[in-house]
Amino acid sequence: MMPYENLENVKAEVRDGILYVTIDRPKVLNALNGQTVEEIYKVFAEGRDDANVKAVILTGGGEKAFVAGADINELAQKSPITGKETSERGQFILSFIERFPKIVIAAINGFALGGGCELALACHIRIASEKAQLGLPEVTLGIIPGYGGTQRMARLLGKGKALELVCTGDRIGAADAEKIGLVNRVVPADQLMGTCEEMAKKIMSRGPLAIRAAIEAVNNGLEMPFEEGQFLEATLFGLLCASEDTKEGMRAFLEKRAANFQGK
Ligand code: CO8
Repeated sequence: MMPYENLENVKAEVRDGILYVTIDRPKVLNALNGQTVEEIYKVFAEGRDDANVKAVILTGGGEKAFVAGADINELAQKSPITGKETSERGQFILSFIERFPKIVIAAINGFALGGGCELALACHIRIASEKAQLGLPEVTLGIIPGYGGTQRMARLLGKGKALELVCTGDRIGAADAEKIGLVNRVVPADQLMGTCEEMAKKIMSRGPLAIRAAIEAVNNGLEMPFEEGQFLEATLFGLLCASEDTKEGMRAFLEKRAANFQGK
């Protein structure tokens, strides 16, 4: 079977080394029902092992939304048991994205709310259109974020801002999101994809093993005491020194030419 097929709510295609993933239920602002979450996982699982994929850009279908949250029709049916299970499954899948060994860029083209904001938080880099609005409105429904949002928001923004966003449930605009570090950059809507592609291509031109190690060092290091994080960094650094890419990178510099990395 060809990869990235048999999907109903997610579009996925590889062009020039970039896996474009579009969550595509625009009639409900790309709300994440269970099937959609599983399709996202399937695409990322295939993309991880696909040598043609060097980077991922994740976005939402239609004009209005990145993802407006978990599907509230399904959430309304959850029992304590299925609610916990659904939360854990989503957490697992978003952590899979966070640990993805190639760069994952969220192109936030509109509403990124609740589970949609949490999905963006699991990506490595967030670029937002000026039209984007972000927030964690779960408390307005009497729940809390359940896809890692309470944890990632606090790690990204610090406790004070995270508690403000989680407890007010307020939506903030792209400019404010950039100010507090929730998104890396804000661009006019018509430049969103171009900006994401430019950043993806720049990162793709770097040593892929180095990118992989950088993602691992930052992700894992944040959960460790500083000295253990430094130990991890030194170990990954040492490992890279054994790679052909490292030799090529340094040789290219000394020979004043662009490096030709092979991921080996
Ligand atoms: N779920 C289901 N349907 C949705 C959702 C959603 N999250 N968001 C929008 N829709 C639907 C609307 O019901 C509407 O459908 P219809 O046309 O049939 O009436 C359609 O999308 C268009 O939406 P609106 O008419 O509301 O569009 P507006 O431009 O007026 O408003 C908003 C846009 C402000 C984004 C508004 O749609 C909204 O507030 N949406 C809900 C946002 C929200 O609360 N999201 C958080 C959901 S909770 C969550 O994400 C928890 C994650 C953790 C789960 C853990 C697992 C257990």
